[in-house]
Amino acid sequence: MNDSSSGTATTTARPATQPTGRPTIWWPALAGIVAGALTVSVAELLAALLVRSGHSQGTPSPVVALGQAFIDRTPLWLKNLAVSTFGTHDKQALLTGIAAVVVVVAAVAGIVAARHRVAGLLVVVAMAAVAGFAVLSRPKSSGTDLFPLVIGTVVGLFALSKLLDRWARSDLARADDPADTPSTRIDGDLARRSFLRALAGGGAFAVLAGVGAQVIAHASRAVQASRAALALPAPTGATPTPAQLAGLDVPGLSPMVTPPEDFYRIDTALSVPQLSTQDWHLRVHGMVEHEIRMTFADLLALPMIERQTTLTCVSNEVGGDLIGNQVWLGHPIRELLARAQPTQDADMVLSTSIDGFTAGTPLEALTDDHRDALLAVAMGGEPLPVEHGFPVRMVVPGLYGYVSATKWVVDLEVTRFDQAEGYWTPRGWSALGPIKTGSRIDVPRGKAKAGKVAVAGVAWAQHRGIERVEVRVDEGAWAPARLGDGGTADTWKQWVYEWDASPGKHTLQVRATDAQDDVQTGDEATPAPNGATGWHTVSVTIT
Ligand SMILES: Nc1nc2c(c(=O)[nH]1)N[C@H]1C(S)=C(S)[C@@H](COP(=O)(O)O)O[C@H]1N2
Ligand SMILES: [Mo]
Repeated sequence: MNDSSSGTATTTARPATQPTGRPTIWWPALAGIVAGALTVSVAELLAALLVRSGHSQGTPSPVVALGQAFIDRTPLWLKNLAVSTFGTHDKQALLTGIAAVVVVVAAVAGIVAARHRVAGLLVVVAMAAVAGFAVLSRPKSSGTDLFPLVIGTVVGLFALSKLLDRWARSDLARADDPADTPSTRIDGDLARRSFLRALAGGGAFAVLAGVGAQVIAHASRAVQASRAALALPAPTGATPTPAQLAGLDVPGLSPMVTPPEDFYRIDTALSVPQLSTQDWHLRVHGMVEHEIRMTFADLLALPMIERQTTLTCVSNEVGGDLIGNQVWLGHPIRELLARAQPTQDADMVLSTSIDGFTAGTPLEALTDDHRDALLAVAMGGEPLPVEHGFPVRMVVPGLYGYVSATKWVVDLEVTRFDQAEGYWTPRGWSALGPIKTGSRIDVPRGKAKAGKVAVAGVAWAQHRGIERVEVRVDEGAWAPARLGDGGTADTWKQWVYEWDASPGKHTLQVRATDAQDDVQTGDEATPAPNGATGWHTVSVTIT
């Protein structure tokens, strides 16, 4: 490089080449940087979309994951040095540092790839692998979190390859080539234009994708911050006792309380609504004497109770997992309605989510003194996860989610079933959705050793309560299972049956009886229009 004084590739329109015909390294470096920018921006855009869709609990953003992984491994002295040097800008300094490293590595990848294509591409792959490990090392990460990085890397490798192909054919790479003829010169000129166009196009696309990623991630970050800043009020009155939360100790049995990350998620939202506590407002209106409007601060100032309630989706198949139990903190909806005073002829509350989803709930289920329907703000002692309705959702014991459990709820209209209908009603599901008595075998599944085998699972008849659970083997006599102590009438109950298993293939079945002495039906029904029925049946091979 004999003319480095002429500046960098970004400021020089057409860097000179050495008179020997050896090409300059600046154009391949620039191609590497554009390809690197494409890799990062595409990965960041897809990561932001993945988070917004609610399909990631981890940190799919490679830049954030790298930064976080770096922070976690920073020795204290360096951390202190960073804070004393950059103050509260230490995070920006770190991100700038990551960007600088990426630019250098991308430039090197371009330069190397110009001579040895595969070696250069491997530099990109190596960098992506480091970022991939960072992504996987974040809490709650899953394989899905790698998807944005993998797609971004493929786009980057492809871009680098194409850019360098054009560059190699252009007169930028072959200037002063002694073998130049008029015809190769025209080709070289064309290839140069196409290379420069692709370089500019790739750069522009990377900027757009990067800005898009920032805009999308910004809303999620604002809501994450709002969630992190939320100080939950203490519950009033009795809270679930340790005995009510205690589970049976059987390996493989669903825990009494479902961890939030394992809690099923069902909604119509392609992109999870991002609603901060500041932006949340509730209106209670319609057939009421007094309309109510409240902010989130108003809601938090009201008495909050804590209740254990098992949610169930009407789409849950026999033996399915669209059911989960949690401890919810919220304000009783009956107290709100007592203030609003529904008129005599009202019989339904149509709740609406910020994203337009609606549920029609019988008014009496919400005004009942003995049914703790909540305007919930917390799940398991934490603010609601965003995909489970942050900042406010409804939780109503005894009713399927589609007619009661509106997430991101912002509007309660008191009305009548003959005047309004919830989202799923015109789509083939019943207007009313009381939860049907059900039961599920969790263990054993598949195989077990002969001798004492714990057959165990959960059974539910929310708000009526479970009276007993029975198990039968190979369609023999029904035998009683032992119920766990945990739970209430509004939750599932764990159960276990000690089975003396003999070798061979066996069929296990379970049925529950609710506290009104109604036995779970063995008649098989599909989920539509108002919930599946039938006995959960599993085959086990005993060896
Ligand atoms: N806003 C909104 N709330 C909703 C839904 C929805 O599609 N949108 N689905 C309902 C259904 S069908 C069920 S079963 C529950 C599921 O709640 P979860 O995702 O927290 O488990 O949410 C209910 N609340
Ligand atoms: Mo549902």
